[in-house]
Amino acid sequence: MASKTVITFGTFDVFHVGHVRVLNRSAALGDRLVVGVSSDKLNFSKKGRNPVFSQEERLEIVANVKAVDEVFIEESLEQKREYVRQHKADILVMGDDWQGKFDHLNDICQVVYLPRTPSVSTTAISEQIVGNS
Ligand code: C2G
Repeated sequence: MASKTVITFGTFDVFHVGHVRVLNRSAALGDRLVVGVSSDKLNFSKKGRNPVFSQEERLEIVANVKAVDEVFIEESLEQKREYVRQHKADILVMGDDWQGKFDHLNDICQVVYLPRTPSVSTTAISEQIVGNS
């Protein structure tokens, strides 16, 4: 059987257990995991604020997760089709907060949405740190 490449995307800011779980679950769907880490600019355009950690730091953290084979910077949400092609991905994995949003890529890869880990988020962690200070 041919080896399968999985691709997933995310900001992965203030890296936490929800992030490591989604990467492990993504990797388990294939043989090789490629991760697109959102650029600072893309993050600013989506959320109106800069991430806590810079794109270079987030890229370095994700690249050092055991399940991850390759990383690159995701510059734009609209380039998903090109990224899937470039990396010869067989499966695109997204968190279920994106449910249905990438179904149109079904013609070039399998699209899988995974449930998020409950009760953990970068925003909640930041608020807790601010509240404790
Ligand atoms: N995640 C999770 N459980 C959480 C938090 C996050 O499973 N409690 C998953 C998300 O579903 C996503 C990945 O971790 O698959 C990264 O999450 P974010 O950094 O929040 O990603 P986001 O900002 O939505 O960026 O092209 C799409 C974007 O790059 C996605």
